[in-house]
Amino acid sequence: MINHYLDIAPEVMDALKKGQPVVALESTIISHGMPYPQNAETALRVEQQVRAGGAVPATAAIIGGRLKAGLSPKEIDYLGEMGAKIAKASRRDLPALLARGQDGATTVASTMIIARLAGIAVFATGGIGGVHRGAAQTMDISADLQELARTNVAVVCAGAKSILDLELTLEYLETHGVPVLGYQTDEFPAFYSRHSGLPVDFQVEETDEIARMMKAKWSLGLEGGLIVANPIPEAFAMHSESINIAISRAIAEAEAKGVKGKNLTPFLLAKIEALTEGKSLESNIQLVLNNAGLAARLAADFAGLGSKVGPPVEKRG
Ligand code: PSU
Ligand code: MN
Repeated sequence: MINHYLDIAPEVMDALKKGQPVVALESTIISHGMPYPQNAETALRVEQQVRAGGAVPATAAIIGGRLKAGLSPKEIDYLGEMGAKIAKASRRDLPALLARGQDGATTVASTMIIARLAGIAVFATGGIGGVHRGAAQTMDISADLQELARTNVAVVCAGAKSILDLELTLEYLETHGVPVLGYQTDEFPAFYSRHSGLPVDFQVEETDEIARMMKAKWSLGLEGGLIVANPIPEAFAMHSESINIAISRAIAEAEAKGVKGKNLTPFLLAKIEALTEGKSLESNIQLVLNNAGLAARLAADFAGLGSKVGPPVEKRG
């Protein structure tokens, strides 16, 4: 047992022991990010995509007070069907859920924590949390950013949604020394759209170069993650005009209703989906699949470096 609170699925453990590529996946996107049954179906398709790319998927969650790296299809369906009844679990929620033996859907932050404990270096998701618009007043900054500052995992995403203040999000990441890499793009992608008008730190063409950057960062003892920003495939990108209208309306409604804290992101996501009549859901599904494929190739390249400097398997508990 690696950590007293962590269960690693046998297939994932086997791959990790052999130094084979593994990709971590989050579960807030399942329970809070999409409606049932598309959420569970998508989660299984994402796992398939990771396998097709030559890596083993490890979807993270908290079930019965246990941290899980790797879920069964039944567990994925449970997280999907229960939806928002499952607690959205970020870093600060872990102690209570574990002590009480409860369930939790893991965010980017808590999935990074589980990946790190298990020894998984690459994680694929849709979009990361960030600095919310109006954060100067509300101080609403996702714990995902702090986690990227401190936990050694590369996060493949389609950028972040413009429900956030993307400019401030990038500033925050710069302050904390988190490299933002654009995969075959010089622009930070805005989730539904390939463009934000904001530059990434480095454009990279090949996954093997990203793997070498991961090795270099962690070999130096520079703690924290890297962001691999992978734009949504052109065919599924949404017109920024229609999506921006939906985002503005969703934000206005959240303000009017006083939605705050951990409920804000899921509220905005659901509103946008309703306002775009499900078009955003299809884009969301496609970009996650795209990220899973890229993450699998990256995990394979990183494993190929035979690097022992990735996340070490920690012994605690
Ligand atoms: N952004 C998305 N889709 C998501 C999330 C964010 O476009 O599903 C989820 C992720 O799990 C992310 C979390 O880690 O919301 C961030 O929530 P908060 O802003 O409350 O930290
Ligand atoms: Mn928040």
